[in-house]
Amino acid sequence: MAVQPSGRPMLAAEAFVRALADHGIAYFFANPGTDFPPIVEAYARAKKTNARVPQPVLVPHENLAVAMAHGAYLMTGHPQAVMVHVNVGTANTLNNLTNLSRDRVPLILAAGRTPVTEKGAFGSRSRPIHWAQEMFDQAGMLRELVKWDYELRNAAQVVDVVARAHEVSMAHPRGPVYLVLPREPLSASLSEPIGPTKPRPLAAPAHPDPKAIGTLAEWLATAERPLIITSILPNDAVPVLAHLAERCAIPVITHNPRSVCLPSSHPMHFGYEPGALLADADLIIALESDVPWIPQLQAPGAGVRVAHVGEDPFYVRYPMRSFPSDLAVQAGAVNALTALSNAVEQRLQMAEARIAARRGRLAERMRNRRAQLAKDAGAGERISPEYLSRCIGECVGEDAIIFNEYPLRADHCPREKPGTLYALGPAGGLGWGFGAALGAKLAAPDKLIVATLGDGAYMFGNPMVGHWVAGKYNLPILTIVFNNSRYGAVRRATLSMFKDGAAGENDGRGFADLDPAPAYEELARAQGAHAERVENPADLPEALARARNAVLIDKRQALLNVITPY
Ligand SMILES: Cc1ncc(C[n+]2csc(CCOP(=O)(O)OP(=O)(O)O)c2C)c(N)n1
Repeated sequence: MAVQPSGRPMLAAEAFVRALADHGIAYFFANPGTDFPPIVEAYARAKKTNARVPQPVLVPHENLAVAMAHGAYLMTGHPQAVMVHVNVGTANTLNNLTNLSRDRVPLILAAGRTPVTEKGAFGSRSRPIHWAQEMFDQAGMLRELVKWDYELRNAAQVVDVVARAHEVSMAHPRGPVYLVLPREPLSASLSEPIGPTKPRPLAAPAHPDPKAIGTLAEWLATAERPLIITSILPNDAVPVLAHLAERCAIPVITHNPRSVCLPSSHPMHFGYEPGALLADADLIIALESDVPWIPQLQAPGAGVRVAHVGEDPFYVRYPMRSFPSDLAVQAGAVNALTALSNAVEQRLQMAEARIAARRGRLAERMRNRRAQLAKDAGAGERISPEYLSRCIGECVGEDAIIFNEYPLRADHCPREKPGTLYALGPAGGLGWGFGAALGAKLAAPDKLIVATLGDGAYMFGNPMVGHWVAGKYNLPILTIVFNNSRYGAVRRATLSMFKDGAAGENDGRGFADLDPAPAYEELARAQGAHAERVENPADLPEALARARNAVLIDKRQALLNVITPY
């Protein structure tokens, strides 16, 4: 038996948390149960021995824990660990796990498993729940959402299992993995000492096929009206896209945006809806865009060429997806854009006049666009989401990092720097933004972190838990609730189908009415936040400044409940 300096043999649980730290995992977000005693013991021992382990963060709801892990990943580039209680805790992660899965976010999600043995072993069943919580296949409930799942069967394997979980989650395209840890092997003493583990090297994103890039460069150099549609890009791809779009005068649409793909002031940033540019284009490059447009509502013109570019341009885990395609380029976005920029440069001599003419046309379009935007975001009698978005942008500054769960109008809240806006993933599982912002603050304490949430999204985010976490771990973030007292998206969906039906007679409010809205500011105040309700447009800039200062100067969490009828 491997005895440590403390005189105690090392537990598999100790090796587990140490191996996580060895793989760069800084936080262990956890919600425990009777499967956790070995973990509790491991942390208690680590405190005594100064062993390097991830910082434990108790989160009183699993779904929020997963969102926090996402936020921390975005700040650090390292996957984080979440550990939850057996099948029931796992069930509570599924919503945000869906978001992370579709957004290709690496995460090591671990869960205990009810003890396997009914008696006779250290850790055998000791509570009635240990019979009822057992499942035939605990991982079955989330297997579609993870890249890999595994059950620890042999305690001595625990470090190898962590290494495997880490490398699979970080292999491109990245994504969550799931590890099941039954109580007996987790509490077993190891017979061999396990020292620090050296992580295996990870692979860089793939480079594109030169032939496919040559074809795309040829198409781009000869296109009259090319268009790039993207949805999410790694931060280091932004300057590369900015250069290509500027050099070749290619308008860029960020459809269903999840990150800053192009600085807002870039002359080729044409907003968030494909609109007329789509119908007009003769070449469309869908770059890391799962849904570049909505076929039921919009269509590209006849004879258009469409190329899909990205780490997985086929979105192989989407059961159904049938966008037209003339070319698929499978590669990391930076590599693909760099190769395309280089390849097209050699072909531009003949295209310069065409590019200059296009640049002129687009400049005119951009002038009209900006004039319209300025009109939309003026202060009216009530606070519109456009005006609120503009005021937020002006108040928080260019370095603030915004987590948007729906309501922010990105057109009115300019973001110049990559990594300063993240939005709910394409699966749209509500209850993400508050937790993601808290996780980001934990990992990047010097940043101003802002959560912009619909009132529905705020409620889905488990606010009592979120405010508690913010207080407990000293995470002062600024939360702004766009309070329209309704599920606006549900109402819009109803009206889009049944405006003339019986549901339309009620203005589509059925199942969408959140009146009477709770006094969110009072709830937040009760949990230690600086909190205000704002109803008058003229009061908004100062209320925002007070809330921002509460966060930045007083280091308090802050919440604004902004009444926005939309
Ligand atoms: C977990 C989950 N449940 C339900 C939905 C369906 N849904 C989509 S948008 C929405 C309403 C969101 O309301 P709110 O955050 O207030 O924003 P608004 O639509 O009013 O702008 C709902 C319920 C969802 N996306 N996720």
